[in-house]
Amino acid sequence: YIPKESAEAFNYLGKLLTRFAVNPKIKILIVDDATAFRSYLVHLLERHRYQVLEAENGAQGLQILEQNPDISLVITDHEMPVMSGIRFVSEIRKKYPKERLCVIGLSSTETQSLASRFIQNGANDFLIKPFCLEEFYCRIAQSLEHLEYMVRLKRLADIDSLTALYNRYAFFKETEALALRCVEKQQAYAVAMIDIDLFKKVNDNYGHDMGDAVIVDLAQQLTQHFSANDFICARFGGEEFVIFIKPDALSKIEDALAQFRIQIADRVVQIAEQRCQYTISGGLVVACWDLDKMIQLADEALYRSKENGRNKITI
Ligand code: GH3
Ligand code: MG
Ligand code: MG
Ligand code: MG
Ligand code: MG
Repeated sequence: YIPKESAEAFNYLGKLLTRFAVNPKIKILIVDDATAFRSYLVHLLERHRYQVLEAENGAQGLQILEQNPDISLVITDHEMPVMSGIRFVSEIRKKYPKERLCVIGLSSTETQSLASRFIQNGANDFLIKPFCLEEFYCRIAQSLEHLEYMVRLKRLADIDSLTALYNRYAFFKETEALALRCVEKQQAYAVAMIDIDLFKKVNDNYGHDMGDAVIVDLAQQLTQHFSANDFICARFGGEEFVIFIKPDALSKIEDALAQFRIQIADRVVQIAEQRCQYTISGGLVVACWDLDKMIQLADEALYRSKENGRNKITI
């Protein structure tokens, strides 16, 4: 049975769900100490094919969030044992920014000022109890829609669309703090610059599509060989890539890069009948300077690889 008032909201949500088609089971966490009301919310949400998780207080809520990093939305009551809803929201925001998770606070008509406090502490929206179903569904759909836009924008801003690696901007965002910590602790780390050799010839001889395919091939090989735990790889420019090597991964990096260069020289990139081989040159610096200086030194080492005949890694 669907109450009349929610029919429109149902349609709106239906449209939204179509766009979320790749991940149709959106996960929502309900945090409320009142069992009956919680069950009511669960019922409302499950009817819309959301996957619902429940907690009866903030501490439990945080634990469930920890175990389920794919939760998209938290709906939380305010008056609860252990910690208030407002406190819970501010705890959530210490770990989960608005581009990862949205939060809707619940407040009752007697305490309307709660709404603004919820928002000041990081909630995206609030619902005043009792609410009509249409508003309930609309606010959820709107918060999820904003989240989806934010995720998409962040992706567009950070990820290179050809290779799916970080772009230059995201590389600095991801590594600056790490580099700073190394410098403060006087701990060595490393940066490698990698550039495809005589790449203009690839474009000239085989066409731009083959050029693109070669860039993608190298990016895929980088992702496979330099795991995200120890390395941060990015497309630094056209056919130039950078690897940030965390201190824990320093010991074997020289061998790993040498090995990588040899393997790349064996790659065959094929489009239809055309087969293309390519080589790379690299520059590696292991030290403890600030990030800009490390990149500059790695770039100078790369330049020496080019001068000395290419298909080389210089340290
Ligand atoms: P070197 O060995 O000295 O590096 O020679 P090179 O020919 O590779 O010289 P350079 O690094 O200066 O050449 C970069 C070329 O890469 C120039 C540009 O046309 C091409 N390029 C940059 N981005 C792309 C891209 O996204 N796709 C394709 N197909 N070509 C690109
Ligand atoms: Mg309560
Ligand atoms: Mg060049
Ligand atoms: Mg080049
Ligand atoms: Mg280049």
